[in-house]
Amino acid sequence: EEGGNYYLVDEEMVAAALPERLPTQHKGDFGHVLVIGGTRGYTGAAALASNAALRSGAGLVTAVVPEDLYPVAAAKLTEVMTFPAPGKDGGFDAGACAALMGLFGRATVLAVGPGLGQGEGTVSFLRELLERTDLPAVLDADALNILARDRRILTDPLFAERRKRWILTPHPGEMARLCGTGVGEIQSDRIGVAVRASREWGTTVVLKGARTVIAAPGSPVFINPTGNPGLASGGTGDVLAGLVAGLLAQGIAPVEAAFSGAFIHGLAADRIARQKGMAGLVAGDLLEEIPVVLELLA
Ligand code: NPW
Ligand code: AMP
Ligand code: MG
Repeated sequence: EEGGNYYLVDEEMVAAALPERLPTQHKGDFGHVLVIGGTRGYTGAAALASNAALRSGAGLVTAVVPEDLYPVAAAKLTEVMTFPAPGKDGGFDAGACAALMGLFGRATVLAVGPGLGQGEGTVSFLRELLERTDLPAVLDADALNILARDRRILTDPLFAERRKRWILTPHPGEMARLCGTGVGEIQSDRIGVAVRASREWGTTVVLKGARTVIAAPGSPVFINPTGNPGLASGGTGDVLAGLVAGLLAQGIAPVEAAFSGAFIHGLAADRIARQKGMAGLVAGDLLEEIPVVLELLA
C-alpha cells in the first residue's frame, strides 16, 4: 500500500510460488522464453538473460538477435537456441517483427530489452512487436528506454489488457526516464513511485536497486531483502530479466514471478559473496548459483 505498508519477501513465499517438476513432465511443459535483444556491443546481455531463463527452469529458450550478430550469439550459446532476425549494422530492422510472428506462436513469454539498443530501426521494431503480440513479457533495459520516449504504449487504454501481462524491471535510472523525472525523486520515495507507476500503467513494476520494490495493481507491495552491492556490476540486471521471464514461462503469476525472481537473484549473490567476496562478483557467477538456490528453496 502507498504510505509504507508492505511485505518483505521470504523463503516460504518463494517456495510456495515455485513450480513443481513431476516425474513425467517434459520440456514442453516448462514454457518457451524468447529473449529479444543483444545488438552490437551488447550480445553478452542477451546471452546472460537467455541462460538465466534456462537456469530458472524454463523448458526452451531462444535468443532472437539481429542476423549479422547471429554467429556471435550462436557461438556464445549452447543450450539456448538462436534465431536471426532481419537486421543490419548490429541492430534490428524496423520491419523485423513480421519475420518473428511464427516464432511468437510457439513462445510462452518474451523477455525484451537486454542489450536491445535504441537505434532508429529498433524503436520501430519494438513498437510493432508490442502492438502485434499478446504474449506475457518482461520489459527491461532498452525496451524501457524506448517506452520512455513514447509513453503512449504505457498509457493508451487500447493496450490495457496486454499491459496486465507485462513486468517492467527498471533500475532507478530507467525509472527516472520512464517517469520523466530524476533519479533523486525516484530514490526518495521508492515504494510510492513503484505503486503509482504500477497503477497508472496497469503493469507489474520491479523497481530495482538495494531493497527492490515489487508493485502490481490490486496486489500488496513486496520488498526484496536479499542481494548486496556485489550486484553493482554490468549484466546483473540482464540475469534478473531472464530469471523472471523463465519463472513466468512456467506458469507463475506475474507478481509472484517478479518477487521470486528478485529474491532468488539476491540470494544467489549473497551466497557467492560469502564464498568469494562482493568486489569480484560478476553476472555470469549468478547463473550457476540459481539452480543451487532453487534446490535450497524447494
Ligand atoms: P546517473 O549516472 O546517476 O545519472 P543506463 P545500462 C543510472 C546493456 N548491458 N541508482 C545512472 O545514472 C543493458 O541491457 C549490456 C541510481 C547510470 O549512469 C542495456 O541494454 C551488458 N542510478 C544497455 O547496456 C552489460 C542508477 O542509470 C545510468 C542506478 C544500457 O544499460 C551491461 C546507467 O544506466 C548492461 O547491462 C541505481 N541503482 N542504476 C553486456 N555485457 O552486454 C542505474 N542508474 O544508462 O540505462 O545503462 O544500465 O548500462
Ligand atoms: P541493472 O542495473 O539493470 O544491471 O540491474 C542491477 C541488478 O543488481 C538489480 O537486480 C539490482 O536490484 C541489483 N543491485 C544493484 N546494486 C545493488 C545493491 N547495492 N544491493 C542489492 N542489489 C543491487
Ligand atoms: Mg539493466
